[in-house]
Amino acid sequence: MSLPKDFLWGFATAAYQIEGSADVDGRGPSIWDTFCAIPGKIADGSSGAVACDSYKRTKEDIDLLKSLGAKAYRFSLSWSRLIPLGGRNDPINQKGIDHYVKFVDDLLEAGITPFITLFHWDLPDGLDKRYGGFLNKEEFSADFENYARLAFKSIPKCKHWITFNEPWCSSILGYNSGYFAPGHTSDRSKSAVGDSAREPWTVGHNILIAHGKAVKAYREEFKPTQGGEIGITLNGDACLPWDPEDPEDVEACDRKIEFAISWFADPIYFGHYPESMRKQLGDRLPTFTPEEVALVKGSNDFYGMNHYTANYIKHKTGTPPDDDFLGNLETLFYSKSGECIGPETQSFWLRPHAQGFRDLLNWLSKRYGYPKIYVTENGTSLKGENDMSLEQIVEDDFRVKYFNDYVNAMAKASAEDGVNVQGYLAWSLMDNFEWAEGYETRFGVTYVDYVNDQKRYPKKSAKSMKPLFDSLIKKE
Ligand code: NCW
Repeated sequence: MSLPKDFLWGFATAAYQIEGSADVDGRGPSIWDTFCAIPGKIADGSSGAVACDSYKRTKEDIDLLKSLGAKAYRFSLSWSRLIPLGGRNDPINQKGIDHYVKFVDDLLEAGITPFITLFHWDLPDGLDKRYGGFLNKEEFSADFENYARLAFKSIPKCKHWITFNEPWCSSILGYNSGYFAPGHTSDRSKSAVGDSAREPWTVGHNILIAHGKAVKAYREEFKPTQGGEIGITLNGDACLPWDPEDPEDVEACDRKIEFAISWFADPIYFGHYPESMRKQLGDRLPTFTPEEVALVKGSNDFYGMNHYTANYIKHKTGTPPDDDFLGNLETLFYSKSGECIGPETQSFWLRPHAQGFRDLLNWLSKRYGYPKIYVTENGTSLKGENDMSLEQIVEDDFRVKYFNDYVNAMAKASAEDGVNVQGYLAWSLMDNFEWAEGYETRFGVTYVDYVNDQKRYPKKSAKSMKPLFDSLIKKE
């Protein structure tokens, strides 16, 4: 038994990926509604307009969680259901609030601990149109703070709050590669807008300020009476040197993690950006005013870790191009000796390598002083799953093995390395709208029949979770 007695485990989802009901009960549009409407942006031309119909199937989803034995459920609020136009002077939508209040009541009634993500990528479109969304520090951070305060006030029974999910994705995929909404890129041939040399770093900075303001409001106005905790969720891949004998490759591994994780975590734990980023990006990386340092430094009650994959890292020489966001290096799936880091999945960016999870848990813990960690996402897609029969899909041994390997690696990090991990939310409770990949990529432990009746069919991996955690969590 190697996980702490009160360890929380369960599953995670996000509003735009599962809810559907895009026009129901007064919800306003988000940047993802707008982005999906642009031809060519989503692999199968789809959107989250219907998704898994979870807005109308809350009972079904909670019954599913119960049947799988989940102790916790991480989901996100749709900002534009609470405030359809998004801003602090815009009208509030009581129906949206009532929906989430009841959902949390029902979860608690079922004995399931809610983890709420305030922002999982679906920015109210009105804010993007009105002032450029994330790009406007003062407006965006004030509007986010207002929205967060409304959520804290309305849902006092929730004790675990996550401000932002994977700000790296909002910044780089939304403002550098254009792979995600709102689709800014420097490549004008792709009908782009924006300045990829500066915008991603501005967006990252502004998200940190918005996070800091929401945490301050929570700690001053709600935590004293509600007694909960709050943090941010960051994504990051594990890194192995392409040539372990080459000190420059070894060093590049740290740089890769710094450009992904420490970009946000260093300001939160230390009050400044990593030196490697400052050196490469110069004045394109914003600086923190003393007031901003005070706001951001120390603003995590826990570290939310999303983790999926690993890469071999090969350093590059020479001056990186302006739009380089990796840290002047190359990521590869094969080592110098030709060894593959892990099997192929349906996601071009995902190659399972469980040892990397343990290594990264250690890397984070050492750098940030062994903070409390919740693994807020971990999971995998499976090559060709969408083309299989239902009978084959529910026998997802590949995913069972992934979870078994990763959860055991985490348990070892907890028991043997002193990593303070207290929770684990598998991605995802069910197949859902996988952003730019549409519905072709399935991450669920539960199959969803989008075509016929939205029926949910738990896969083998769904049923493997309870026995796995029962065997690892200490009884006393
Ligand atoms: S797409 C993505 N994911 C998946 C998504 O379903 C979830 O909402 C996210 O939190 C699973 O976990 C996250 N992450 C983006 C990965 C894209 C990597 C592209 C790299 C290009 C250089």
